[in-house]
Amino acid sequence: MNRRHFLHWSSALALTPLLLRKSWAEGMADMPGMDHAAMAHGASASMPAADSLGLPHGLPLPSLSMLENHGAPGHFVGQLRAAPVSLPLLPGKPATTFWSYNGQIPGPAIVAWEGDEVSLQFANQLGQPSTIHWHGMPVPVGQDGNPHDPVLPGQTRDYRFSLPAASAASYWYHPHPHGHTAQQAYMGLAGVFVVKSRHDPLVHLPEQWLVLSDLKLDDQGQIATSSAADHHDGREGQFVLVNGGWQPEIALAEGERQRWRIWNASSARILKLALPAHEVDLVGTDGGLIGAPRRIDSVLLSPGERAEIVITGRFVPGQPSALQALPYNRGKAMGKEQTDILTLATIRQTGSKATAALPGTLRDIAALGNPAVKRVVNFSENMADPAAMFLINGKTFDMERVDFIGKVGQIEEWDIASQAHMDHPFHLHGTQFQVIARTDDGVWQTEPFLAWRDVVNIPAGETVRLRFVQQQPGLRMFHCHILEHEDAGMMAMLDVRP
Ligand SMILES: [Cu+2]
Repeated sequence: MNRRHFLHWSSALALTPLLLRKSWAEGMADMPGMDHAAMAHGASASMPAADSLGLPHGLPLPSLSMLENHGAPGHFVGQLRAAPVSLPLLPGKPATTFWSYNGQIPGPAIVAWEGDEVSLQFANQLGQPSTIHWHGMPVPVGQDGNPHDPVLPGQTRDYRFSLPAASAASYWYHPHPHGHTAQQAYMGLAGVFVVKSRHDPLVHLPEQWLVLSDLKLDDQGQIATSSAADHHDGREGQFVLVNGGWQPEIALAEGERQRWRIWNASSARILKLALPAHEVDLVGTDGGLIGAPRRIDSVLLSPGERAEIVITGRFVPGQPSALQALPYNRGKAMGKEQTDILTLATIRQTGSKATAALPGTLRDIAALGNPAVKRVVNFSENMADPAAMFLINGKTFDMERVDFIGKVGQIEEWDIASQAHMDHPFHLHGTQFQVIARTDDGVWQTEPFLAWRDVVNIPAGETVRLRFVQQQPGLRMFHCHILEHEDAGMMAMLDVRP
């Protein structure tokens, strides 16, 4: 399938056939504004190979540490401290310095219940401003860690919000300061936030939580600085980690059903996940359970996106038993596309078990009605202007500019297009949306099922139509979730008026 149409000829790059882009990228070092040193040192050729670094792999899946709750029943009260931490990573090498929440990579998992009041005290012990954004959660604007509300180095602040009914889902938290988001994320600042329901149809299944993140190390075993290719394409390192471990081992019995919550917490990787041999049913998306399980062969998870699946152990001799990332072409200009199958984790058989029931229905999701407002959002790239390369509706982000004015309770319909050579995953703050339709090779296809999402990949040349309602007033960000693109200006604001 060729879905790269280059509908919009706004950039010099768009005129360049795909196969010629590599030579274009090689010539880019001569363009004004490009960092020659970064090109030389940061090109993938100079990134030490994964196997040369000696990072241990194949260990049992690390479990996530849990954030301690100091609150009474019905309350979650906790503390998160962002600070540098040195962790022994490579045998025989100095410890690796990360930036972490509470000294943990990934940050501690927060588990709360629908209806809870949440109070989280954040202490910023980094040398630069930060915030905590509660990704996907319906929190008031003033508590959502917008770039407008920085927590300065040495400062603390309390984030307070309540978790409404029917908000159970797999969310996460990460920094969102103006211009520093990508660096703070790749240095290690991210954690998961699971909201549970007391009426969970899958409560009988054992759960595995898998946080997928990206790690790029230099030859000293320290977190590498970003290359020009990282800044342009979105950063990818040598390793995709699962809960901070490389290619860990997950135990599963023949016939056993497990519920897996999977987070793509990488800066830029678009992961086409597959579990060959095993039976896999999609049961949830960013905003929680879908209406009914859907048997799948793979699920595409773009940066920021989550999926809940139910895996049923089916071990087939001669077939790999692994969580894989299948090859995916996301239209990079400078870096190499993923052409190999990546093994993210192996799955080891531990006997056999009776197969637990998988309910035929999970929850009701009502379709949003006809929109009161329709808008168009175009992601584009302008290679001619290194200061404003990544654009939304032709503009680079401005903290002072409101791009759209909306209204509380109003149904909005947005057509979001990637008129660019790259895929750009769209993320909206403050609410979940429903995808209504998408183009495939330019042909509209109705979305086959209803789901609540807060990130959706917009493949190069394609358009995604979605609907949402904002239930709380204030300035909401929307942006590309390739964090380097967000920092470079691919972000805009919706002012939701009362
Ligand atoms: Cu992007």
